[in-house]
Amino acid sequence: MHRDGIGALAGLAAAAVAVGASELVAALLRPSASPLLSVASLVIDLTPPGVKDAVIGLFGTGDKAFLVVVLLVVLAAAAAGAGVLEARRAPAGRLLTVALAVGAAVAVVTRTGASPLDVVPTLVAALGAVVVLGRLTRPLREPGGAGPSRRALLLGAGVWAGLGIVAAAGAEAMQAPARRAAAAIARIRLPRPVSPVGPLPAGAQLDVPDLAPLITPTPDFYRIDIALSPPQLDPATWALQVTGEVERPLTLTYAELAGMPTRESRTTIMCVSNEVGGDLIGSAVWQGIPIRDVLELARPRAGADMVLSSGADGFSASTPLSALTDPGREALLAIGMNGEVLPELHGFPVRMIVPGLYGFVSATKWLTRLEVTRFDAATAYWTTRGYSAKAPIKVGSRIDVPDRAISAGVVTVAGVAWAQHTGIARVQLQVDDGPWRDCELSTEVTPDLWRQWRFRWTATTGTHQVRVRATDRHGLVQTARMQGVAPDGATGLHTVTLHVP
Ligand SMILES: Nc1nc2c(c(=O)[nH]1)N[C@H]1C(S)=C(S)[C@@H](COP(=O)(O)O)O[C@H]1N2
Ligand SMILES: [Mo]
Repeated sequence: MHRDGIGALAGLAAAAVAVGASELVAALLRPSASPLLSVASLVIDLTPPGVKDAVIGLFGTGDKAFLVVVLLVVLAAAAAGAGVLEARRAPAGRLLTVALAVGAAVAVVTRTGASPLDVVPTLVAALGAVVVLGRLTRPLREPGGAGPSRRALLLGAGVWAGLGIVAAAGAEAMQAPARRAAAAIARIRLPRPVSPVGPLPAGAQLDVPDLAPLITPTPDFYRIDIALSPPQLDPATWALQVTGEVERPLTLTYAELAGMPTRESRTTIMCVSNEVGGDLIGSAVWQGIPIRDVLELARPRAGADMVLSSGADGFSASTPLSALTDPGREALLAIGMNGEVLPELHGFPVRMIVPGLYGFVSATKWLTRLEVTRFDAATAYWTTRGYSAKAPIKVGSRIDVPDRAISAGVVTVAGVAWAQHTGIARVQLQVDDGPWRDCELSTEVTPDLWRQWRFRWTATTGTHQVRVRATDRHGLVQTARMQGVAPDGATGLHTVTLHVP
């Protein structure tokens, strides 16, 4: 076989190994770190708009697939060229391979949100390609060698290329569920709620820089769960089972559930693991089906007092049945968050939201099952791990500002306070050992949503301790007694030390 032919074959096999190995490593580490996709993304960035439009006009939504195919053809040509080069003047082909990998690495690290570690798949690709290219062309460099036998070369190149293709197929298979889920989310249109929340009342939001906004933007919303990566559920096959102590066990598909009347609520949810002053708390506009409507269809039997809800990740929560059937409490099977389809991280396709209860006893994400049962008959995930079976959210408050250096004079101290489902009656601030003084409160939207507060403090030179406490509608004053998060939520007053020069 001709030297150039040997080289070209070796180059193609090396490219197959590079693509397969890097796709597999990227699928395991971080799909966006794929050198192939990063180069495609760079090409899109560099393509003039006119050309882009023409390609989209020709291929429609297949434009990305078209680009990847073009890149693979270009890569094959470059790889064959590198192989020929290697066969003629080793190690020139391997050097060219390294240069191509450096180019790919540049594409990877210049993607938005990329981290330096994202070059790992590209390094693996470069290493794989260099080793395979070197091995397959080695017989050409052996002294007096007549080159490899045709059979040996075809076999070697075939095995390497086959391994590369198998790895690429494996990577593709690994990512298929995520891609299907993303495509499914993109196709969903939320129904129109029968009771939309409407605009915020005047005064609901205080105008204080750096104060937590009344509604937490979804990208800033805290995330707590036992899932390593969010379960990828396909709404086409997802179903909710309602079982246990019910007259009529039932199964609802996503379409059936989303076809029921939906309501919107502004509700603050919170993690039991939130330390005093912590940020494992957030507020969103949730759209969903009242849980009582679904339970009504199943008809719980007398004697049941709990609903054990299960998520696809193995999590379960025990929620008092009464909290879910109470017409005065907007407990939802949420399918929407802040006007968008419920994101994967927050429980797509369906999660529970129950005002007034910590997330671990109420806010099951990736919901698959509601089992009507009794507290003395079933135990939830965290309850077997040292947490309570029942856990209403405790009245609380937090200081958000000032969060930077201040100077003497009038300073705005501000934060949030919550007493979900009961409502906040008052928030007070204490400086050092001074009296508790009332803060200005934002207009209440619902008792289920936190309120903002602010206080104009005349700061004097020195070091000061500023602490906050809230009182709920029942007159319960937030306790100063310090308690850790287990078994049912931390207590204590958020206190910040301010240095006034
Ligand atoms: N399936 C599932 N749902 C879950 C959890 C979980 O681990 N798995 N964690 C719960 C806890 S402890 C909290 S505080 C909330 C957090 O919801 P978020 O991640 O949307 O903020 O989800 C709850 N729902
Ligand atoms: Mo939590």
